[in-house]
Amino acid sequence: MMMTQDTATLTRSNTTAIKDVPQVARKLVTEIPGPRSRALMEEHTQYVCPGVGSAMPVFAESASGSVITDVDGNRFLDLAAGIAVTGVGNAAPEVVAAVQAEVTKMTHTNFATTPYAGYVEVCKKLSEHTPGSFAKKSVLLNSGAEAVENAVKIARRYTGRPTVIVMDNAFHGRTNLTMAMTTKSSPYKRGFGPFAPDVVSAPYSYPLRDGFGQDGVAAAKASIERMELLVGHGDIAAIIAEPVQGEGGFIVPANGFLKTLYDWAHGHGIVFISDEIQAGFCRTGKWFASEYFDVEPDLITTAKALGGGMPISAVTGRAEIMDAVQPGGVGGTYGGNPVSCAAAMASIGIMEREDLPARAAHIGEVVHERFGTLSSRFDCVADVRGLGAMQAIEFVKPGTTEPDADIVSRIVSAVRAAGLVILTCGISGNVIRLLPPLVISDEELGEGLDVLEAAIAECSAR
Ligand code: PLZ
Repeated sequence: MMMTQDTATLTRSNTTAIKDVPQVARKLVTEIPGPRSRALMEEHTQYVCPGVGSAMPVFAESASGSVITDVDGNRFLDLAAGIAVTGVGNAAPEVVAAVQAEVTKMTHTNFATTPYAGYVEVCKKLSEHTPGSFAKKSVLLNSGAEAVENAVKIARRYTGRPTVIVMDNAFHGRTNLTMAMTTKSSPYKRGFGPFAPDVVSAPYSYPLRDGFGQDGVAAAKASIERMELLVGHGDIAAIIAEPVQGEGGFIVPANGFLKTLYDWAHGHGIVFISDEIQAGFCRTGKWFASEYFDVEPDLITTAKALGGGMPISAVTGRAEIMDAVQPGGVGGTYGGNPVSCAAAMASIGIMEREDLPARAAHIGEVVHERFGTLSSRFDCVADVRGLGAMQAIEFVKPGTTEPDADIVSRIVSAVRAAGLVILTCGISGNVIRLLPPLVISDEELGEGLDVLEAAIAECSAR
């Protein structure tokens, strides 16, 4: 929306300056970065591969709930949860206690050598909480990318077909197969090829930009047409989709899109995989985001929030599909490590007891109430979207639909300097995303939103 001079002035004068937002959860006691962080950054530069970026110039020393304290004693308010990992809060006491108890009992055996109960318990919980009342089985792994790789292996084994369909703007990981399955070239793929074959990309529903708006069925038909043209259904092993795209820009597909793809896949013996590594485990206001779209995935990949901060991932699927794998066909040295399983059980226990899906839905309402009017107030805001505690703001050059990554980097620098841990996303880097721990208090969330709103007002006023 174009603003008149008067409304622009009104908007600005109504908004507190960033520096005037009271520091309650946050507490900055040195310049940012402080002297200890600066000294560590020199060593980082000398010893750490520069390919591993660090968005924040400060080094964490400890964390609790939604607050991260750096080595100089500055407190930061966490609106990223380590990329959707610490949903139950950082160093959640039950997770810490479970890890401590398990690690004194055993550190590792390898489940395929000497099994232990924790692994089976986590698989049972995965069966209970993932969508669909049919019989399910799981395999546990270490990272999201490893879960995606295994889901593709299982789908190929079950169908005997080669091709995997991915969605435009998808992110599935950084290993060779998952790089092939990821859209964005730089930084993820450039110079790292050749990539795994038999991966084909089809359009996703992107209501703001795809021309179909909220007509998800029409968007799905166009996508299916593409799959038939480029591959033909008889060669497709699986379609994999993030039910809310994460790195791609927190894109929520229009209603009917996923369901149409899912029904078409089932009509042709194609396995439907939901990658819920970022959107799963309560983040969107339901246990799994597929539940919003009337889809019961054949396979579902999870990681991140499952372990409450410890590395663990899973593929969970219909028993008849999982049963297609020959003994020894999936696994690995560390997958489902007993300490990570203990952390996962504690983390799932907190989600159940605290009803974190409801909490995530509440966070979504608070953010929407605060930010729902941003696109009418600021020309640079094209969209405020998301489900539950997975919310984002997409920025464009005023008066156009051209993505504006510059304003995003200015806003993000300003709020990070003011003590927020926050992330961007979007294929063009023009989206700010909010992924707070689900246990964040209303006061903490309010403080974070005040800082962000002030930064948007200050940066768009130029
Ligand atoms: N699938 C949907 O979101 C990880 C990536 C951060 P790993 N997203 C954060 C980065 O810069 O690498 C992700 C995801 C979805 C798969 C993955 C991969 O999960 O645990 O990072 O391998």
